[in-house]
Amino acid sequence: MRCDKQITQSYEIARERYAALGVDTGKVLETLESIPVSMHCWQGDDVNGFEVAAGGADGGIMSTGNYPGRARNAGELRDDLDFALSMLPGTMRVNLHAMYLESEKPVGRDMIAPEHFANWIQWAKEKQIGLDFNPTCFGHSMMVDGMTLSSPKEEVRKYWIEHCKRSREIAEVMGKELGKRCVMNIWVPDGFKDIPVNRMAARQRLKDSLDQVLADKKDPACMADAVESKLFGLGCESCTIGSHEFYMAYAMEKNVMLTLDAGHFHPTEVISDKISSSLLFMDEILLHVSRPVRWDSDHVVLFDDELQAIAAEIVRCGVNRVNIGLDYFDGTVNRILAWCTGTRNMQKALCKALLAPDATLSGWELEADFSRRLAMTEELKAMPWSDVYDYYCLKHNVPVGADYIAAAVDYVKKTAVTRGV
Ligand code: RNT
Ligand code: ZN
Repeated sequence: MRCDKQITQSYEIARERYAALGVDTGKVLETLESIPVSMHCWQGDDVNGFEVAAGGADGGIMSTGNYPGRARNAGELRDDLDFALSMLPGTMRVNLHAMYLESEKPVGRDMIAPEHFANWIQWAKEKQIGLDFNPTCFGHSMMVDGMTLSSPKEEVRKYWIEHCKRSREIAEVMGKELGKRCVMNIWVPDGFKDIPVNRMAARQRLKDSLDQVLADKKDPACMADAVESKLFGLGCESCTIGSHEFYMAYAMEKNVMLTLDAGHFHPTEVISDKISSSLLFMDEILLHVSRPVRWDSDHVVLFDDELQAIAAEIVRCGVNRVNIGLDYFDGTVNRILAWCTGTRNMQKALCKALLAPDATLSGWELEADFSRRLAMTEELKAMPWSDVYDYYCLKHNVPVGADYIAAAVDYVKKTAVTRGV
C-alpha cells in the first residue's frame, strides 16, 4: 500500500532541508515539469520496425535478447507505450523512426508520406504529447556495401536522400498537427570495416547528400533538424564517415542541432563535458542519453555518475537549449521496465541536479575555494532528493518508488501470453 501521508511528510522535511541551502523545491518541481524527455519507441520491439518487408537493425547497431512479449505491430507498441507512459510523471514525448510506419502494402522508404503516420499522430494528439522523428537509414537492402548517404553509387545516395527529405516532411506535419515542434535526427551508419584510402571523398559525398536533404526550408515552429555523429559501429570499426568533427562542423555551418549520443565516443570520453562547449556556439543540441558498456552497447540508462553529470550540465547550461532523447535497446529484460527505469533515472537525475545550490557552489569556485565545493558536492549526494522525486510522482498520480515494477511485470506477463513472441 502506498503511504501518501508519509511521502508528503518526507517531502516537507526535504523542502525545509533544501530551503536551508537556499533551494526552493517548489520551483524545482515546476522546472522539472517543464523539461520534456523524449522516450524512444524502439526499446519496445528491439529496433525491428513494422514495415511489410521487414528490415531489422543491422547496419552499425544491434539489439540482443528475446525476452517475451515484444510488440509485433504499431497497435501493440502504442499499447505498451501507453502503459509505460502511465508509469511516468512529467512532460513526455515519444521518438519514432520511419520504419514504424503503418501500411498494408509494402512502402519503399523513398515513398513514405505523412499518411503512413496518421495513427501515430492521432494517438499523440489524444495524449497531448509531442513526437520526434528519425529517418531509418539502416536495416535495408538499399544500404549497399555499408553505405547510404555517402555511397559512391548515385542511385543509392538518391534513394536515401529522398527518404530523408520525406522524413523531414513527415516531421514537419507531426509538429504542425500536434502544435509541438518535432525534432528530426539524422543518423547514418556509413563507414568502413577496414582502413579506407579516401576518407575525404566519402565525407564529401555525405556532405553533398546532407546539403540536398536540408535544402528545403521548413517551418522552425514545426520541425528542427539534428545530425548525429559516431566514433565507430559494428562492421565499420576503422572509419565512420559521419564522425564527431564532421558533424560538429556541419551543424555549425548549417545551423542545425548537433546530436551527442553517450555511446558514440571513446570509452572514457563523456558527453557531459561537451554540452557547454557546444552551446557556446550553437543555439540548441539534442542528446541521445544511453549507456555504453565497453562499446556502444545501448544498455538501459542507470542513475550513474555520467547521467548525473549530464543532468547537471543540462541544468547549468540551459534546460531550454538541450533536447533530451533516450536511446537504448535491451531485449534481454522486460521492455516496459527498461523504458520506465531508464526514463525515471533521467528524471531523477534532472531532479537532483535542479536541487543543487549552484549559485553558492559557483561562488566558491570563483573564489577558488575548491575544498568547500568538493565537500558540499559530496554532501548533496546524500540529501533527500529522492523524497522530492517521490512527491513529484505522487502529485502526478503515477507509482511512487518501486511500485511500478510489479505493475509492469504483471502487464508484460499478460500481454506476452497473447503475443506468443
Ligand atoms: C545508432 C544511433 C542511433 C540509433 C537510433 C535507433 O548508433 O545511436 O541514434 O540508435 O536511431
Ligand atoms: Zn543515438
